[in-house]
Amino acid sequence: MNRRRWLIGALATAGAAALSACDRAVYAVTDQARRMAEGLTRRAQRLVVPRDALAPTYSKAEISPDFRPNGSVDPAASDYLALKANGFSDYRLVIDGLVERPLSLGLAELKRRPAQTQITKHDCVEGWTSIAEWMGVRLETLLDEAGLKPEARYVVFHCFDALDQREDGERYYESIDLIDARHPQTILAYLMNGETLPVPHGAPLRLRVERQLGYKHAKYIRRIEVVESFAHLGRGKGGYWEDRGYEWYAGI
Ligand SMILES: Nc1nc2c(c(=O)[nH]1)N[C@H]1C(S)=C(S)[C@@H](COP(=O)(O)O)O[C@H]1N2
Ligand SMILES: [Mo]
Repeated sequence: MNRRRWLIGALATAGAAALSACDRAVYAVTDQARRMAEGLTRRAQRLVVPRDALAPTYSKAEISPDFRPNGSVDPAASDYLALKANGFSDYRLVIDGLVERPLSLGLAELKRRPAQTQITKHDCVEGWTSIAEWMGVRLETLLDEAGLKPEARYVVFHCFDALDQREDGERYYESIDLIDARHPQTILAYLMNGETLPVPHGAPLRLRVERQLGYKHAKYIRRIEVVESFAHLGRGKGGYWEDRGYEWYAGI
């Protein structure tokens, strides 16, 4: 099912790029078909697997010796480089938007919150998987601390990295709904396999949202913004890759 959904998405995206202006009508139909298929799979999946079901967990022996880093692996943005140079001791995670009490937390403060450890499988849309142990703080803990306003519907992750490595490049971002945000395995991880989260894997803080595909797991998190709608962000589709044709709901 995943592969089929990916293929539909990829075909629609490739189609959009290849088609000339006079083929727009054809693209519109392809795009509409993709959207319909996406809606159907999402609804079908909701019927089959409850959204709060847990992702499988693994033993230490099953941890992948070579967990592949993917996408950005060494952000070049100057604000990121400045923090990295100090071992992220000046890093602050900002949580704002539709919250009662905006938060700004350093890593030491994050580590004082109850920690959770889980060994899970990462599933990239490109067709590879890797298993690792992640430790961090539950996103729900921080959202409850900040206090969500009644209009809150989505949690947006603003990241440090631009995939083109340009200072003014479009930075990675992602969004999830409150069901995934409050899922018991959704954490902001600062340790990987018992060690400080390495830069290629998203230092100092990355999302683990275990019931979704890899691109939803925002690395290099700079700011968490709670919103009612993500239509005003980027190109309006809720994420860097979503803006380029990937589907917003990437449940596995
Ligand atoms: N900020 C940011 N987060 C990101 C990406 C990225 O390029 N930038 N790539 C995504 C993709 S496609 C995958 S598969 C995973 C890769 O995580 P890893 O580098 O730990 O394997 O990160 C996701 N989160
Ligand atoms: Mo990915």
